[in-house]
Amino acid sequence: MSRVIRVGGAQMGPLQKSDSRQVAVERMIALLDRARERDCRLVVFPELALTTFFPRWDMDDPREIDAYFETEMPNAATRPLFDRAKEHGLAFSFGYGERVEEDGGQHRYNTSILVDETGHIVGKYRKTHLPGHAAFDPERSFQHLEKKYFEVGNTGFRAWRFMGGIVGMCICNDRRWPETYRVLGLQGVEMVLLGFNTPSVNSQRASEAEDLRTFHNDLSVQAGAYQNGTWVVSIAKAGVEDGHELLGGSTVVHPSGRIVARAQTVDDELIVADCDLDACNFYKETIFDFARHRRIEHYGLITQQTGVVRPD
Ligand code: CDT
Repeated sequence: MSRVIRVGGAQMGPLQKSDSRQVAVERMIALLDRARERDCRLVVFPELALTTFFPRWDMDDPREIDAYFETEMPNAATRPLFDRAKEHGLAFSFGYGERVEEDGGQHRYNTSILVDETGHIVGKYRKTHLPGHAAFDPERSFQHLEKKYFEVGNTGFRAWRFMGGIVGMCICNDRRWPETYRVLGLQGVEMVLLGFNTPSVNSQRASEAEDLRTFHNDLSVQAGAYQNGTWVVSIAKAGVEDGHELLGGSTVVHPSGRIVARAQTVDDELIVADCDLDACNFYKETIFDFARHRRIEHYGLITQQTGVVRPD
């Protein structure tokens, strides 16, 4: 039986501070409609798809901060998105700021969900690798306060049986870490869905060229795909948000590591690829047959040690 999934990568253009959830959801629905016209079965939206990339703003008023978080999903604002996807028979994933009461306390996470074609949330992932810093940094040309607004996710990297294959999620900065893909790879992942918001400028190195930042993006997702024999669907929120530019360059990456679809704009744009999950098999059964070739007796430092310890 064919295991081809036609995927729509729903890159989003910028969302301004003043844009409501309704504006974001209307644009997401328009992308869903385009995906339906192109016969997609699964649509992938970016990280923090419902709001501007708010960690660039230093906020202290809890009410101002909470305004960027969802306390239930779906909620009144996102219900129309779930309804339209169900109407079209489309599965989808997207990211949002999640605020929850759990274990007697309040927690905020940078979260992505996986929703099946009947509108049921079948998977949730809370971002592990939070980049940036926890307090205002005057040395930076702009802020990246993910460590202030989010806790490190408590879900770990999970993969789910989904649409006849094995699908996992990660979020933005996670894509730069080989550990992300390997933990998913060890669960047999065949498609990794991820969204990103990546500034086009390095706030700590103004001289860093945008094309180098794009290269690092591509390098990370292509290596993750190849080294684990998996598809990677990597989708940006792009363009200029309140004067701050975000990279485009959403891609769909084949298990060979080759990019098979790439966004051309920094606006709302659908990229489409037929992803044959069986294309993973060759890599998983040969050069990256983990069971035959991995040497875990030599990998201990990876989980025993976080930072670098140089030899004496
Ligand atoms: N959203 C996110 O994780 N962005 C980071 C920016 C890193 S610079 C502090 C990324 O890895 O693209």
